[in-house]
Amino acid sequence: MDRWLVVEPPSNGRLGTGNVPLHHPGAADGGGGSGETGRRTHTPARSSDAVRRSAVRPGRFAWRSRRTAIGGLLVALAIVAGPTHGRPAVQKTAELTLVASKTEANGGFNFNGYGKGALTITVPVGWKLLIHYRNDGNLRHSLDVAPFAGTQPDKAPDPAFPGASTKDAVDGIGPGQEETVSFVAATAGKYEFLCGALGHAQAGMWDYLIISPTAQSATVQPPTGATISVK
Ligand SMILES: [Cu+2]
Repeated sequence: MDRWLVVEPPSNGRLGTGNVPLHHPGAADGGGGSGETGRRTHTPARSSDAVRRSAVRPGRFAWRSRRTAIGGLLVALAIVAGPTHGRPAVQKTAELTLVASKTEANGGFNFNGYGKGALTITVPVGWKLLIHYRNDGNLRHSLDVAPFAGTQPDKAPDPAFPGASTKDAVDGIGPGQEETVSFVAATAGKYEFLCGALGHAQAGMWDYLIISPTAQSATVQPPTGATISVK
């Protein structure tokens, strides 16, 4: 029986439309007596009407329903994210490099050459910050994120978020060393990033970090102060 089924489909295919309804069940099921051999021989014969019907129109419907599903998912996410109104639906990562004592500005007590709040980094609330911290100076320096209080502490306070400081926020890292600091900017507000080494913040080694409930992306002022890569 199998041999006969293998032989028959090509001749039916050449004959054209006569047996098309008979082929469809086998082709659609992928099962039945004719099996794989039947499907292979049917495929070219289906290239006109059947393919248009099965591929184009259902494809459009499928895409529409997918878009509807994605839209529904976004609405659901927005509802879930309700308490943080204004937060973008997708949290991203802002990656940048901060160099302690990059220049001689402010006696070397600077990040990327900026001290005393001359540099402001703004990120949307909920974003992750990935900071490559490097010490180009001759002293040990650290990095620490704290709520901005208007006056500077004599040394590093506890970081505002888990992970928002170098491992030792007071002792810091030595000349030429690097450390990656990564944390989630979980709560909107006005913060600063400072060097937690004794007396350094009071000497002006601090700048602003704004965690914004409305910002759509990460920015830096002045624009030359840092290069932020968003991922
Ligand atoms: Cu320092």
